[in-house]
Amino acid sequence: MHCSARAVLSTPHNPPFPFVGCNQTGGKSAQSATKHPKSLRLAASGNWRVPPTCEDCRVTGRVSRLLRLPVRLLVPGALVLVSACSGGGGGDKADPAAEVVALSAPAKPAHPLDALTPSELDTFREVLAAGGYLDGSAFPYLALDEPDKQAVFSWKPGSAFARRAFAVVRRQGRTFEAVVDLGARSLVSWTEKPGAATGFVTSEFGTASSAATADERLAAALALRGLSVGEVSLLTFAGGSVSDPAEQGRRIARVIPFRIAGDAATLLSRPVEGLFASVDLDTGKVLSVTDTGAVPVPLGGPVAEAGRQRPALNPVVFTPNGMSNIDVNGTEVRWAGWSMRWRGNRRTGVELADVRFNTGSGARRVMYEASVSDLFVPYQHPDPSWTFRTLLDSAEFGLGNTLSTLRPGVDCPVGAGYFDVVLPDDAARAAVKPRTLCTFERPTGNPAYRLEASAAAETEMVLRWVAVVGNYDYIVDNVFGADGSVRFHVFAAGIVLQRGAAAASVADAHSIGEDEHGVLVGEGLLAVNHDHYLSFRLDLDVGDTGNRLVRQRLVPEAVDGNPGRTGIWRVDEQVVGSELGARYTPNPREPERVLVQSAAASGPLGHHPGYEFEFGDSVAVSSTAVVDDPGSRRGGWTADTLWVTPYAHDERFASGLYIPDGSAPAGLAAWTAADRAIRDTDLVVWFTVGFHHVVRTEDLPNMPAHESEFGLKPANVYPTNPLLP
Ligand SMILES: [Cu+2]
Repeated sequence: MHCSARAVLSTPHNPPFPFVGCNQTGGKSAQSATKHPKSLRLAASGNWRVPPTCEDCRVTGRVSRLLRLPVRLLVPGALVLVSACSGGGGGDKADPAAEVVALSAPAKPAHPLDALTPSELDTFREVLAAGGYLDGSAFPYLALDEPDKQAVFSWKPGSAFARRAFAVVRRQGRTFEAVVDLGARSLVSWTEKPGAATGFVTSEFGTASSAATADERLAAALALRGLSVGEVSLLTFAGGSVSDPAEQGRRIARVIPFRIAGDAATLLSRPVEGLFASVDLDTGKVLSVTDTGAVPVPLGGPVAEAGRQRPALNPVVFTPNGMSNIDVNGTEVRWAGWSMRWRGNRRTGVELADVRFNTGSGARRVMYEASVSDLFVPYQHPDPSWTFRTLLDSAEFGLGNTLSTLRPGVDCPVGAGYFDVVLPDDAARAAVKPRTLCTFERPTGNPAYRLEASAAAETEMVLRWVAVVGNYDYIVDNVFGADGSVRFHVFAAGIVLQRGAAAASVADAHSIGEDEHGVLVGEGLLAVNHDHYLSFRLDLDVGDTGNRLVRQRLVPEAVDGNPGRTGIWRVDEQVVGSELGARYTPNPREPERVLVQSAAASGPLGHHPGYEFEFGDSVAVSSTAVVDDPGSRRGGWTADTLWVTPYAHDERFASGLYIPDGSAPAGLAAWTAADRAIRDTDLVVWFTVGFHHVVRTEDLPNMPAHESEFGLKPANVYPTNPLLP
């Protein structure tokens, strides 16, 4: 079964948005997977098969091929072998020479920071059911309740540890928070959060589109355009910014019609412009239908093509010369001195925890946790049918909910190792997302260092996952270097959102003022300007939890008595005392070096060991006027690239746990207003990365993957280059 994320558009007339393909519906349940233990468990010998689920490629495998696995298993786990797709053309042809392995998560948590396991989710549901809280409840968020950090640090492998689950619950139109002690099998707390808006649960997509389908006002507005409800597909968007007072305090979805004409791939190029329905997700009622004026539905424009590429290139394959250097033990991954654990999360996708680096003198802590804390995509068009489009994709839809099955040889290189990610579904049951995390090592093609006779080739290790949120696919890479550096790359791909506009040429678009808010990409089709902002939450623990933020400004210094050199720059160092002093956006005219350092001068020669930021594609909003806009305030953290807060158990998402309506600062912008002390304490860094997207015609029909990245590298941690023995 081919599993294109777009292919599903051709079947239902009212698909949810984000599109739910066979790789995004939660996959097979954990329960059904465990019904076939022989097919998932490594057998002693011989051929075996697994039931096909959502594979692009033929499922096959021979145990005897294990010597060529892309990772080394420290402890035997559940394995799935599938053949790889050929690379290059995005095609589906199986390449029998290159099998891959998918690893299932262990049944029991092996570390206090591991994700909730299927049996723990069973316990969670049993505890809620015993209290009468399960039936009729949906769980927009459910994850490990973060344990006490000091308890985690003092924990010894093999010993017992406490486990709690934290959930946001929607029940009878109200929001509650539940904490369950999984070991004691008891409900620790059940707290109502009046007025707290949560993200979607899957059933609500159907609620919204069904309500709009039956609404006479929408049918009448379509009739004015010569269309019937049967001729359109109604896509459900998040409510976004609220302008109508009647919508305040409600959970809103916007249902937008697109003309069905041609195949599914053309749908986003057929907007029924200026028309949308606003639906109350809790009552299932259409609150209003907004019509800002008809524009002819564009019927031309570039058409998305799946699986073709020009020119057809021979696949380029890189594999280790000998055994893989990647070691896997359950959810722990080790490579070149690095060790880390991964865990799935409904909202943030795949998180990393307990990240350490060891050059041979003992493992040093680098990051306690790393995650995509929020993803914000505000569109920049003044028409009321666009102003609500300030999308908080991870909060509203969930990057874990939309994890995409990875195609071997295309999404990850031939030879990559794969993990199945287990996540709770809307009903708090475990669902397996098959092959949604991959790991591989690759040569960069560059020398890592070079000094004539002495040189070494650079290799790096990648942990990759992909979330398909609406019209965009986000590819998230955690990239580790053998020199102790770590980089985070996000690739935005997919199909840009387009608006119908009465313009056949750039001159037409200019004459009606549309060229300031978008780019004409087809006859009558305008790709609207927007931004992609991601906030990475990095709980850095450089050596220990006593850390400080250091800003080193390169300031001018006069040189006296030397007419040939009157000015140089020097480093003016400041240890930042509190949160507001840590907010920072790079300005090339005023260069700065920014580091998180240990409070202890425990580095070589008395240095404070630290990690230095490489700002890469750091980004922030363009002006304070935009920062003060209620729509932009939903992602108020975009006001700066760098924010630093003292560690707090409940501060995990840059826009806050709940969906902000923009009426007041939320999340980071609200927490940091207190200007808490951050010197020589446990710090969390929040890094804004992304780009302002003024679309190019080359971004259609399938957008070339656009890369944004930033990184960290050790500074005065090691006495010499960590690459040298
Ligand atoms: Cu974009």
